[in-house]
Amino acid sequence: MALISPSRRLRRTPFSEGVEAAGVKAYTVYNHMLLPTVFRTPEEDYRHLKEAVQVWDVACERQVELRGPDAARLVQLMTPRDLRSMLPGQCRYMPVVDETGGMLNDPVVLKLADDRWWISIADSDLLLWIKALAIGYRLDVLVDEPDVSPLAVQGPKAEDLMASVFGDQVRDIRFFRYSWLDFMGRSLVIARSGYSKQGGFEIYVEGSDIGMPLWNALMEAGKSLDVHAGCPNLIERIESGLLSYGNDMTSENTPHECGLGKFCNTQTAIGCIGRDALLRVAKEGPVKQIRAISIDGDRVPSCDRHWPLRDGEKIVGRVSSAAWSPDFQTNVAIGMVRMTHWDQDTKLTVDTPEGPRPATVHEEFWN
Ligand code: THG
Repeated sequence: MALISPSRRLRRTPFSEGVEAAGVKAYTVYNHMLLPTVFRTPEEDYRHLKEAVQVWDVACERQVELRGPDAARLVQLMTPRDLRSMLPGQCRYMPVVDETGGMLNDPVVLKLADDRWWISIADSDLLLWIKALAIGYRLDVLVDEPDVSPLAVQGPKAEDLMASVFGDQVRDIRFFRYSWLDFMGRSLVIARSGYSKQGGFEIYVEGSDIGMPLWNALMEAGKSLDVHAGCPNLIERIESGLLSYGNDMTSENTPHECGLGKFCNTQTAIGCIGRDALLRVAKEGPVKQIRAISIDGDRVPSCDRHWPLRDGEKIVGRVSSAAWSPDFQTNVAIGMVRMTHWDQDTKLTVDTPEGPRPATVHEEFWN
């Protein structure tokens, strides 16, 4: 593919200088912002992520801030996940749906206070939807995108690196919880979370001016840990079953089709948009669902369009993400499969751009 032309519409991040100095090889665009996708090779990045520690510029995970007395009401309007039990210091993964139950985004939500929330969004213009809800429902809440840019520290040595920059308090942060910790006299939200299953943290860097100082401090402190710039890794995230909004699901899919039914409490999420639609699909159950798929043969090309999944001539689903896994020595993939063919070990054929390949359906992701 040719290069993407830079312009003001394609936003740089507070860490872009560091990313460039580290030798980024490719980017994608996410929330109108640069998101690195490769530093060395996808396989080298993958191996290093599983063995050491990486610093990821995930500033493109933009925050939508809700501030005001109706903030809690507004978040609950957006999601079938019941957030009433949520306390400050906690994060939750939450499906956001439209009036038909279609997925609009799958953010992580952070409760800062009863009247202050951050919604850490995936790649769709959710700010517009949320602003419209606030206005349409005449809510007493301010909705905007603050100058907050997540920087992820991921990998088995992430805790040691974070402790050397922020102190041993980071070791006490539990999964999907956060603490406020100081850097250069500024208090930052630090959560144990991130878009990999190798363990790690996300620093919500408030104020672009401290972006590069923090990047440099992590790189300096991590020298003995073999720290390297990294990014969400396609191979690792497929192995881990982490879904990508816009790739693996769109507004055409319900959370149940996406396997996100466990993050829905539609009965008790009273007043949420799409509740009636979701109650109906939750009762009947979905007729197609996300599955892990393995694809035989050597390395498949990158999946930049749906690949049909067939049983003989009959199309029974499609693959939306795929990559060669060095650890599993097979191609790992994510796809949507009709219920007639979604059982464990169902054998299918996938039409890749390089021709048909045998594929197998798995009911659980690999780890
Ligand atoms: N971190 C933050 N914001 C984000 C992402 C992130 N915004 C965009 C995108 N990623 C949103 N998508 C996801 C998908 C999966 C997870 C987080 C964000 C995730 N899932 C775990 C799982 O599925 O096992 C844990 C879910 C849970 O137990 O609640 O972490 O990565 N800040």
